[in-house]
Order: sequence, then structure tokens, then C-alpha cells
Amino acid sequence: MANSNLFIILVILAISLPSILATDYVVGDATGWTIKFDYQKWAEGKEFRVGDKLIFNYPQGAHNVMRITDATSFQQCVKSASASTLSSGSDEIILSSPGKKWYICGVGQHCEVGNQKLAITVLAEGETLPPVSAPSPSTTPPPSAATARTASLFYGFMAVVAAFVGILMV
Ligand SMILES: [Cu+2]
Repeated sequence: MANSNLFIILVILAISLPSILATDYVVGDATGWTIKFDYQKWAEGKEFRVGDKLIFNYPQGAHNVMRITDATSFQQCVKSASASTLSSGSDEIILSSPGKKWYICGVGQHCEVGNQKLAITVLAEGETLPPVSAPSPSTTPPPSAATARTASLFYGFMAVVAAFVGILMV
């Protein structure tokens, strides 16, 4: 009886653990996905990992999210008809593989003129952020990313505590 309950709890934990450890990033934070915002600066210091989620918020129809697959197209804001484009206004992208990822807005001249573009590097599991080449001695990561991860860990911890309380109650 106790053993089967423990098994069920372990299964639930195993299923929910990856989502507990993953971080959701709202691109541009409160500003959302729009023109004339420095998304490179926003991405600076954040550790994007496989399993994390990007959320692009914008008024539907005003912008879109176009996934670009090479650096040159990204730099030149080349809009490809074959590019996967999201346009719901609240687009969620789960980072499923490590490496460079590029996103632009394909509406009008938003990418070219409005600089509405985001490039990130997704780290593999266990990989750490590569050292910054620029000589900046003490760069503290922006608190928002750290807070999000800490919050996730806190809820994860609470889930584990709840699971053990569940065991004791049986
Ligand atoms: Cu746009």
C-alpha cells in the first residue's frame, strides 16, 4: 500500500520536475514584443536552457514572431516565406534544442527600422554561460531572470514537501 503510493508520487514528481526547473521568459518583460526596444540588452546575462520558454506578448495583428535559421538573414532582416511565423499575440516558444536562435518581427519595417529582433543562445543541460569576452569585471545578471528561476525552485521545493507530507498521511 505505502509502496504503491510512493511509486505514484515518484512518477508524478518525475513528470513535473522538468517543468518545475524550466524558466519562462516574457520577451521584453512588461514592454513585450514591439519596436524600438533593445532585445539584446534584455537577453544579456540571462541563461536560456533547453526546456525554457519564451513568451512574446503583443497586440494581435500589430506584430508577429518569425523564426530565422541563420545569422545573415537575421542581421539583414530577411523575411522568408518558409519561416515559421507565429501571430497569436501571445506566442509561446519552448526552447527544444541548444544553440543560437533568432527571432524577428516580419511586419512592415519593424525589424529593419524598429530593431524588433532577438538573438539568444540556448545552453544545453549542465552547460554554463560562456565567459563574457568584454572586460567587465563584475556583471551581475539582471534580477528578473534569477527571481524567476528562484520562484520555480521554490514551487518545486513546495511540491516535494507536499509529496512527502502525502506519504506521511497515508
Ligand atoms: Cu513588429
